Amino acid sequence: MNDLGRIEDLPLEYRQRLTEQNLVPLWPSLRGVMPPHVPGPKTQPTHWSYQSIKPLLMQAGELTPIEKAERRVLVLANPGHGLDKMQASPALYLGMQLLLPGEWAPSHRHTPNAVRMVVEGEGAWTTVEGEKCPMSRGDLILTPSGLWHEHGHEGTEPVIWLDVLDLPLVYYMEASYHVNGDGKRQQVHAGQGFRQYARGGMRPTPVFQSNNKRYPMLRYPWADARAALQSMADNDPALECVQITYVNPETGEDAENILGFYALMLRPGQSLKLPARSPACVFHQIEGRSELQIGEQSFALELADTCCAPGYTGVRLRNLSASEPAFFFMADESPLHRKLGIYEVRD
Ligand code: 1HN
Repeated sequence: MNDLGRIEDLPLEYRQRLTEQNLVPLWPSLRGVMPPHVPGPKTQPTHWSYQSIKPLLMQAGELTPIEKAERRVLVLANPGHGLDKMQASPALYLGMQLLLPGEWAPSHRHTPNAVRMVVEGEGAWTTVEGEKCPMSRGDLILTPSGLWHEHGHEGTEPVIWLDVLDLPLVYYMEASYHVNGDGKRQQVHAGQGFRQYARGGMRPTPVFQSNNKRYPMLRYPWADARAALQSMADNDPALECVQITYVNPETGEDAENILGFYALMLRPGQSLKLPARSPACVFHQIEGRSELQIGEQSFALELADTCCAPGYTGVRLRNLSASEPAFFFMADESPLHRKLGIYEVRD
């Protein structure tokens, strides 16, 4: 590979004349923006321990009333991007949110797409466009772009969930904004997507009206996802990667437009190598304990821990229990990469 000219090779006076005209020579920066064969990621393999986050989040509950926070969240920020950027990867935002009994996080809508993965506590709910979604541990709840959503809590213990948004991408696109509701609770209507689409392979067939909702299913109960994984594992003992994708049950496409969401099961003692792929990926331990090797780095994941892997990096997952399965929730940038035509699997 030939060396390209450096900026210092150019006369100072010439450089100044370029700057005055808002012009920049490409060749000194060309290798930086397009390195040979593999990108140079800012995203660092990063691990966030739930046992470390929880006391700080509970302290936030004492320090900041919900009215002063709107959403009481500690953001899981990747140091490779700078903590102030509040991003886990190029397109992924992660945050741990706390709602205390009796609290209410008022209705709003925004352009970034969000999902919540419930980590701990019972009795909270999210209402999305009038559909009240109960929040139980491991449930996945969608709040896609533009849909009104609010959170409430009728239980007795704190509820904590993991927020996953495509905020860094939508912000980068200069398309991120929100609209506040009228300060009142949403009117809740009858009907819930997870009851309408209660079984895989069976699509409701309305005769007098059409299934024309862009987001027909907003809550994916953990009990159903777990049962699906267990059934797949039992059905095919040779199946190496026991994984499901959370999809739109009408179209079979990814549940949201930009990020992909998955649940994965490791059998007792199983070790699984995932190939290097172009999108960055996040792993959240729903059940069990595991070891994650991301590139050259290793992390021990306890219950409810979260880890981020940059793109173009192989990941090895190992279940640390010899007797119990381990379960992960995963989020990645695959739908985005596929739509952009840059999706790659490397090995
Ligand atoms: C948001 O609306 C929520 O509704 C949580 O719970 C986290 C982070 C950035 C922007 C909007 C929520 C968020 C957010």
